[in-house]
Amino acid sequence: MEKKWTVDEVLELFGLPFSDLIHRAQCVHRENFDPNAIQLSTLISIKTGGCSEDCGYCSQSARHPTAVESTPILSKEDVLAAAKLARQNGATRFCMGAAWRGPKERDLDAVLEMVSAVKSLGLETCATLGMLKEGQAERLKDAGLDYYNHNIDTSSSRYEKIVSTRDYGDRLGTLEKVRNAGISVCCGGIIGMGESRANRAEMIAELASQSPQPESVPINQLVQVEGTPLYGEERLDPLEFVRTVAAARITMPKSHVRLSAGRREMSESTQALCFLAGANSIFYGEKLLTTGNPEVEKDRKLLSKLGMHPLTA
Ligand code: SAM
Ligand code: DTB
Ligand code: SF4
Repeated sequence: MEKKWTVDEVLELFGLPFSDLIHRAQCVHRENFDPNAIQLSTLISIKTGGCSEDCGYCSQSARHPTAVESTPILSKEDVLAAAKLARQNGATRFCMGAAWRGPKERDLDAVLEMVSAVKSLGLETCATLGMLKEGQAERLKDAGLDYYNHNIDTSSSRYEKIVSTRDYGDRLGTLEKVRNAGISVCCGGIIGMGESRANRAEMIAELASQSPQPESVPINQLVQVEGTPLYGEERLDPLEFVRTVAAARITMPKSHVRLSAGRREMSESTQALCFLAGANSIFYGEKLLTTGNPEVEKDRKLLSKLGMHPLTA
């Protein structure tokens, strides 16, 4: 079992001189992974916009006046075509996201078919569909789902400032259902939402306290979307983002730490520092769910400049 981390201990990590923190993160990273291998996941939004929830960061909430329109669920054929392209480009995992509070039974039937079809291409499958009801995780597992993404998003003490339509306990409840069904957990959060360093340390300690720890930990930098309550929030110092990645690496030594949303707004140097700090996964492909991501060609060049290679399935 992994060490239990208190919030104060994680805060101490954040407070280390930068070089000492990165060195520690590098040591942990090298003990557990090939430091030059990177896992590539491609995202697709299978159901965009019109979401009933009020997450303060999200472009897809029907409650925020953003430019994102509600569109119907994609067909299995469209999803399969996108998955084939992702595989051709070198992704090993394909993540299907939906703007739902949770899937209705009819929606789930459609997703199960997509999951089976994507799995049959030899890709790892991941879905992020919101809160799950009893039995839904088992059905996803039976269809061939490898990972379920469900983020705690922020520290428990700040949760209600960011989302009012559900609580932190609801998030933990779904994570437990996913675990019990034998699906691997992808769970992380967003930083740059006006939180303090102590809040960031709390979120990392909470992620690390899950037992077992999540197999994948996406660290997202808030992508500011016009019309959302968090639009215009003060931007985070890039080095503080790197520190957060390092704290995730040290506290969750065996997890894949994903440098997730926000890469398009980051310099290549900041991204390189994140890899040095132990990030070993990225979202790969021109689009996240509704916002942009670096172009595939640009990422290929960056990885090549850094002498890094994609993890093969
Ligand atoms: N509706 C489901 C849910 O909320 O669990 C699944 C899709 S939701 C878009 C998946 C995750 O994307 C959120 O938990 C959040 O961490 C991340 N996310 C959404 N909007 C974001 C933004 N503007 N910047 C950074 N991350 C964002
Ligand atoms: C996660 O942690 N980040 C991804 C994924 N899980 C589903 C989503 C990022 C969304 C960024 C904003 C957008 O494109 O709408
Ligand atoms: Fe809906 Fe998920 Fe966006 Fe929240 S994060 S508004 S639940 S799509």
